[in-house]
Amino acid sequence: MSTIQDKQLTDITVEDIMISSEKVAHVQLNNPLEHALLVLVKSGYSAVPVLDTSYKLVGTIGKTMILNEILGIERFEIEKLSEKRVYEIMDKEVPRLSKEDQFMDGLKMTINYPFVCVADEKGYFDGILTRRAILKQINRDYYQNKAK
Ligand code: 2BA
Repeated sequence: MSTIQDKQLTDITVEDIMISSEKVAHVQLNNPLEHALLVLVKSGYSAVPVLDTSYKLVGTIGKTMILNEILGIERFEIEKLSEKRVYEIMDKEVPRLSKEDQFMDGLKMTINYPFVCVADEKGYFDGILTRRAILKQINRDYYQNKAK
């Protein structure tokens, strides 16, 4: 079986380089914003996927979105953190890839997004493809070709 090191960029699929779902920090649709902000601050990520109770991908949410939502005229309205829920403010128009998509599909999408969610045909969440994973493969490919 060939390892990822032996593969040409054109032979790599999203599944080869994605972060699988169990390693991805996420929040759920019905979580209060307070919980989402806690997950974001504790994990250190700017944005994470949002899943429903059956682990289907439904959106993404980020720190800036939450801070904008609670920003009043003169102060942060902290009480909104417990009143509002993730589904009310999340981004629902998220681009997605499938595990079978090619490296180049991932490259094109991560030009505009720091990460792209990966889901199956029924919408179940499989993981994320990050810009870091894409750049790592391009870097490896560059040095391998240079050595030839
Ligand atoms: P950001 O959180 O804005 O992170 C930007 C870059 O900073 C990451 O790029 C990574 O290189 C670095 N970074 C941030 N937090 C890190 C941490 N806790 N440990 C190690 N490195 C960290 P990428 O790795 O290309 O990730 C792109 C975006 O994908 C991240 O943007 C974040 O929104 C999301 N992400 C990455 N890994 C994740 C995970 N395990 N769970 C949930 N979201 C993740």
